Amino acid sequence: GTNTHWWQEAVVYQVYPRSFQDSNGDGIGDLAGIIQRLDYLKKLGISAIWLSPVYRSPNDDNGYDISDYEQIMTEFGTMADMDHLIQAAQQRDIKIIMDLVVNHTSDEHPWFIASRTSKENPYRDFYVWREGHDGNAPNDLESTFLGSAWQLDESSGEYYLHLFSQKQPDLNWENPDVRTAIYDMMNFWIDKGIGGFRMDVIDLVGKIPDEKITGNGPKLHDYLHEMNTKTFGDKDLLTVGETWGATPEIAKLYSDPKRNELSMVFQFEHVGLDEEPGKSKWDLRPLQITELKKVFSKWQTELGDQGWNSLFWNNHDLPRIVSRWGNDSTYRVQSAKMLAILLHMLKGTPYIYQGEEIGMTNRIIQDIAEVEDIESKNMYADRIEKGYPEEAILASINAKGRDNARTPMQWNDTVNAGFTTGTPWIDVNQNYHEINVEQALADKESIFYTYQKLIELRKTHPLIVWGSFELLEDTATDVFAYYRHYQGKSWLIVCNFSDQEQTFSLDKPAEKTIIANTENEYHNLLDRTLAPYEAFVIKLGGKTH
Ligand code: TEU
Ligand code: CA
Repeated sequence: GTNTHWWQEAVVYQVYPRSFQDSNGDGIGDLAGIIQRLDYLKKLGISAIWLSPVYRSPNDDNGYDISDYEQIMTEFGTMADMDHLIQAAQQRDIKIIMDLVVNHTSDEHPWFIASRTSKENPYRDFYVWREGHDGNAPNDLESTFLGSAWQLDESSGEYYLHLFSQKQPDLNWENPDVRTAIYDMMNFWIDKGIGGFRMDVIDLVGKIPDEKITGNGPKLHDYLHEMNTKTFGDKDLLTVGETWGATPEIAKLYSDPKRNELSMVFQFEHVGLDEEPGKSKWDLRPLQITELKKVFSKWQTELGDQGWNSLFWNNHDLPRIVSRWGNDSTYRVQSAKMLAILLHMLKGTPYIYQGEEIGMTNRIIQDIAEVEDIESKNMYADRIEKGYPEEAILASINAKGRDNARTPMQWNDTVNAGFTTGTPWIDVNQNYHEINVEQALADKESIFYTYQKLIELRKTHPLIVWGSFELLEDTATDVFAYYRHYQGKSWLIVCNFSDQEQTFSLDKPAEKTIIANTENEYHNLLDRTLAPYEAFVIKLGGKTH
């Protein structure tokens, strides 16, 4: 088409810098370490890196608490390293997508330090300050990390809002000076030649705390339109908003090209499918494949030309997908490949989280002392106080805790998986002897090569990028099968989403196998028995659509 964008054909790789590669033995991943690994990412074939925050930060929430947006976190390196990374990536045709965390700053940001000095300070109104109510917080808004979202500041006797930790005070987007300061900062980064922004909890910036409105506030889209106009609007950048509560209707407000806001959003509807409705992420129930089919089909079909999907199983907040919805023992390799094939054949921009491409798994802890993540720590304290059995709490953390995704990248089977020569800031998953990049590269049948091939296929087959989606309704419950149709051709994707054999039958001629996680022939699709987690993609013969 005429109005296409590079990011519609791209696959993005998320790097969590703290856990990717340490270059100087201090146990903390850094920018120089990422540069060392660019050739690996080039080999995988990705077009862009989403870098989790690398800005100056006291690390209350691992960089999602920023104290200076125009300086690099001391442990990660210098601005010269950052410029070098952008340039070294560019030489390999890889763009750098910066994490934009502007719902809140650190309480150690100079704006907040000034803001809390007095009610009259010019920066006071950069944040959300309110008087208490009869000696209590202004209202009962809660922080995502538990407890009140209001923190009393003794010196002025007023409360400030923090939708995340107490060290993450919320910016006041109603103040035009705040918005201008943010747009200036974004332009500083755009001028460095970055490829775009991933926007942290961007759905919260239109909040009206007095009415207890947090997500999707009335001015949200005015702000984003303004941001677009004042910053990236005339450049072809990838902008992806993190929007936990988005429905397709809401997603179109962000990503309808006519509205000039963002390229796409991360929607999380599938992420919640194994959680008890109305409860928290820690309260689990089994995933129903039927529901997953429904949710994916809805998103694949409803955006039309008024939006663009992002596709992901994993990020730095979520457990490892092979442990969560695949099988991290007997069928680890098969299920990881099935999950990859299922996701990467969909329409949208796929995101791979570091280590997903080698099938890294959750790491199991025995004791709360092993936990680094503030969210898990706060939940533990809260539930201990409420009388939950410790065993149950640890089970929740093992299933859903954010540290599962944050253990160091497993590069080889030398000490600490080749991540660091020092003591890693968080323990390496002990399965690194079997699961590591070196092993994956040496094995032609590894998960890595399935990802590499899927990325290559997307570059060479417009059908994957632009084709329409059609679910096969008439299959076994645990078989997720769909078509992609484009210019008179059709592909069929069939995935056994279970650790049991399943049957599948289709009376249509197969022309050729595109990719599979077995050695099977797929000429005849009638009355087949699918092995656990079997997955294949075929081009259908004849004119099919
Ligand atoms: O996450 C948004 C968010 O709401 C998460 O805290 C989420 O609820 C939780 O992690 C689910 O497990 C973003 C970042 O991705 C996250 O790392 C930050 O902690 C958070 O914003 C605050 O900046
Ligand atoms: Ca380091």
